[in-house]
Amino acid sequence: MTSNNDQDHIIPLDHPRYESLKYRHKIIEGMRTLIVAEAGLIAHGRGECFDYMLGEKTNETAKEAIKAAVALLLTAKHAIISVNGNTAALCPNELVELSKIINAPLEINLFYRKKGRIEAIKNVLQGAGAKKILGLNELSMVEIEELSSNRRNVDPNGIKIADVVFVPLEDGDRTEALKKIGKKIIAVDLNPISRTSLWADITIVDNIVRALPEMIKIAKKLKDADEKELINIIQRFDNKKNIQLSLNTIIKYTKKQKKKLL
Ligand code: PTJ
Repeated sequence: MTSNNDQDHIIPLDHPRYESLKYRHKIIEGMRTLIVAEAGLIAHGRGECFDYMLGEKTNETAKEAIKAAVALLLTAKHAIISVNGNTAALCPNELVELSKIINAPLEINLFYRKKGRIEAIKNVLQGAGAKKILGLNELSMVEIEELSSNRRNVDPNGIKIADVVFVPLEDGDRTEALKKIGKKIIAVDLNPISRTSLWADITIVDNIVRALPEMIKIAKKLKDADEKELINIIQRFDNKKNIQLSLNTIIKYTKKQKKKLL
C-alpha cells in the first residue's frame, strides 16, 4: 500500500511512522513551492524531536492551555492569527477554519522574506477558503520599532492594533518585542523552554497539526459561552505551572522508555 500525496516520496500507508513522514514531506514540498523557508526544515526537525519526547500526543496539559487560549481569543477586541511558512504548509485549512470561528483575521508575517513567499502563502490560504488575508501589501506596512528582524513589518490593520496575537511556531525575538508593547501572546511550540514558550502568556506545548484541530473543537464549544465563564477560564490558567507540567510529561515519558530497556 502506498500514499500518493507526494509524487517523489512514496510513503507506505502502513509505515509505523506514516503520520510523521506525511508532515515531513508536506514541509519539503512547501519548501519547493516557496511556502516554507529553507530554515523551516530545520525548525520542523527540532519540533519532531520534542514531539517524540512528548509521546506524540496532545496531553491534558496542552488541552488546558488550548482552552485558555481559545477563551482569550474569544474575549479579545482585536485578535490576530499570525501565519508563517511552516504553519501554512502543514495546516492551511485549519488556520482558515479557526480564523472564521473566532472571527480573527490571518496575517502573513515572515522571518525570511524571500521573493515570492508571500504570494505562495497567500495562494495556499486562499485555496483553503480564506477571504481576507492581511500582511500582503508591503507598501502599507508599518514597523514595530522594538523588533529588528523582518517580522517588524506588520499590517496597520492587523498585528499593529491587535490586543491578542496568536503566533504558532515562532522565533523568540518577536514574542518578547510584542509583549513589551503590551500585546497578549498565545504560542504553539513543541519546545516548552524556547524563548517564545517562556515569554508567551499562553504556551500550547503541542504539535500544530494536533493543536489546531483541538482549538477548533474547543472554539465551537466556547463560542457562545458568556464572557464571565471565558474570563474565569483565563484567570484560572497559570502558564508557568503549565510549562512545568509539560516538562514533567517529557520526564515521565523518557523514564517510561528507560524502564522498557531494563
Ligand atoms: O516562514 P518564516 O520565514 O516566518 O520562518 C518560520 C521559521 C519556523 C523557520 C522561523 O520562525 C524559525 O526559525 O523558527 P525557530 O526559531 O526555529 O522556532 C520554531 C519553533 O517551533 C521551535 O521551538 C520548534 O521546536 C517549534 N516547532 C517546529 N515544528 C513544530 C513546532 N511547534 C509546534 N508544532 C510543530 N509542527
